Amino acid sequence: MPDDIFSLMRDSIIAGAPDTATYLARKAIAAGTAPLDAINNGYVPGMHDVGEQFARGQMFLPDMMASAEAMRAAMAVLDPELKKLGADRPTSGVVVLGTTKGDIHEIGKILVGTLLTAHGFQVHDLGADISGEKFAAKAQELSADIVGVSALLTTTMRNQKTVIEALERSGIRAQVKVMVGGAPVTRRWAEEIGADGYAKDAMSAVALARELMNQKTGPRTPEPIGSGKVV
Ligand code: B1M
Repeated sequence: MPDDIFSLMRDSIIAGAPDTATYLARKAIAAGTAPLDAINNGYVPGMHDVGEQFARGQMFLPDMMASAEAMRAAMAVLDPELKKLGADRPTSGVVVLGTTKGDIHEIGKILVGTLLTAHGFQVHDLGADISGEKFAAKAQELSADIVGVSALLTTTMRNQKTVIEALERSGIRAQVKVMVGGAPVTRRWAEEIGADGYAKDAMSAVALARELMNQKTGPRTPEPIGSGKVV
């Protein structure tokens, strides 16, 4: 049964069918499926197929947009369920999150923010297409512990560096940890630009954020919650 529903979820993304994606997400929650399992085993594999088809020229931009819409519809159901898991927990740290300037991809970044929230972090999501100055200003305003910068394009990942430069210019680089991620980003790139850490997916981002907080303040992060597969 779960495998069937996961493959239907995947198909709903490939077909760009938001109503079906919503229906399946609600059905899965009602049946007791962990929201993160639905995301990781159903919807995300669908997005990956879409990306591969687009790269091969078998899918075009409007189709990809419809798929993104279906993913958003599923997340609108699953997001609150994930966040409920983190309600009333002590704050693990303050995170300012966003996608770099020139880049409007934000599904993965939203997922990272949701999982961080579910694990007790206080997340301020600036959205997509965010300049280094905006990241720095928000981090300063909130005395953020971590700045998280996502980039999905090879042309915009260099703007992760401009965020670090903006933090340096505003004099707060030493007080905040910077984590980077996104499909084209690598550990090596993170090191090259002077970020404090790289995470390949949303679950690793939670582990990394905890590690960065430990480096800042010593261990104080609550135990993992949610699906058994979270960490
Ligand atoms: Co675009 N796009 N897209 N796209 N898109 C990609 C990224 C692409 C790989 C597709 C392809 O060619 N195969 C390609 C980039 C090529 C490259 O540069 N290497 C591409 C392109 C070319 C483009 C346009 C240029 C197309 C065009 O206009 N000709 C254009 C760019 C617009 C712009 O930004 N200026 C464009 C537009 C779009 C849509 C608007 C249609 C839509 C985005 C909708 C939205 O987000 N609001 C879209 C989509 C949906 C995709 C694909 C299909 C899916 C992205 C996604 O949501 N994945 C993508 C192909 C792919 O990635 N397979 C593609 C699901 C998500 C859960 O995964 O985002 O990787 P991901 O996030 C993961 C990890 O990367 C990580 O954790 C997440 C969860 O596990 N992670 C972090 C992400 N951020 C992190 C931050 C962290 C830590 C981990 O710490 C801070």
